[in-house]
Amino acid sequence: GTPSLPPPIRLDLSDLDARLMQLVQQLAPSAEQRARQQQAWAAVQGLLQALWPQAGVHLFGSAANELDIGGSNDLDVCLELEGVEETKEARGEIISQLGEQLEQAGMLNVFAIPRARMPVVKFEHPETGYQVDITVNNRLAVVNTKLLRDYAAIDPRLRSLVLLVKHWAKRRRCNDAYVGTLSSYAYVLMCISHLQARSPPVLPVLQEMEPTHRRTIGNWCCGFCDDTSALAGFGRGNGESVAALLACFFYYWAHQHDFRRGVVTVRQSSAMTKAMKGWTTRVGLERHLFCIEDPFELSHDLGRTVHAEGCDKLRHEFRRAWDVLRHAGSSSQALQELLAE
Ligand code: 3AT
Ligand code: MG
Repeated sequence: GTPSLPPPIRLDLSDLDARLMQLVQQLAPSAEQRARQQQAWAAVQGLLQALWPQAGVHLFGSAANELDIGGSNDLDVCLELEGVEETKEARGEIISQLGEQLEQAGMLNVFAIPRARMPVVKFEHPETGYQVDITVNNRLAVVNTKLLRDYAAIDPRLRSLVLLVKHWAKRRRCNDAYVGTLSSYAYVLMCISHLQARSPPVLPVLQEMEPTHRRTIGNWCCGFCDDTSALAGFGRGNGESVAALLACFFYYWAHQHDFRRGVVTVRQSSAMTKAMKGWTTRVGLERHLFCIEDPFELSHDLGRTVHAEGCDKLRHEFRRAWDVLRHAGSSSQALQELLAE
């Protein structure tokens, strides 16, 4: 649905916007940080190619779609291997084997989790200090990384909003899927769906357009329009500033989103409900309190890790953020309170 405008706020939005854009500049990686990240990626890529010469090695996640905050030193890497069954058991075996190899190769704090939903091995690369997560044949993550990158290329306000929301979520401790709140990836999807729903929209719905990028991964069709140069300027009809969009973002999650029935989606412009997805009852550990549909793996609710306290915490934080913006006497005070640790 189209979120209506929030009630007017006292703050001078253009002053707030100037401060927010300054903050975005500080959050974005500097040229030097980017160069270090490139070096780390090249080193890790070299190491993996030496260990598994037959494998493809791909970077995904925020280092690949440039939705990362400077100084965060992690790399999400996917090893692509032919002839490996698409099961978590098959992936898990490779992950265990890789864990041993990485340890022998002198990597630090090697930690393999072969039995996860998506088996992963984590380690620290000693020369660069980078924290690396490796998964095997994680093709959905590679394609969803491209989708996010393509959205960011269409309107620069997405990247600004994402950096601010990620920063806020980390400061307010709402950015940890392991402890019942949300992953960064979930926040990016919330930002995209928010910009798609503005009126007029800031972003199109790439999966409703004629696909120019087509992949089938397992049973999932991952087609979307990736002609970002034709779509540059799509959001010109919407003149809202990043400050206005951020305020509306918090207002929407604080007071407009239907947590009881609604599902956040980026793949269609019409509303989606828990009833339509069959996400109305609790199955095992999967709760469907805060539902966010993955754009490609449609059975996957990114909010499934959010438990009751986590959901209350998130909703409390959204309301708090909106209240801070609404009541603050000045934009510097608003920012200070909004981002208080
Ligand atoms: P940070 O900047 O590292 O906080 P990120 O955008 O790299 O954020 P994550 O580290 O949470 O995001 O995840 C890395 C990528 O892994 C993002 C997405 O391509 C994929 N991914 C993460 N969680 C899921 C998930 N639950 N389902 C599908 N793909 C996921
Ligand atoms: Mg990451």
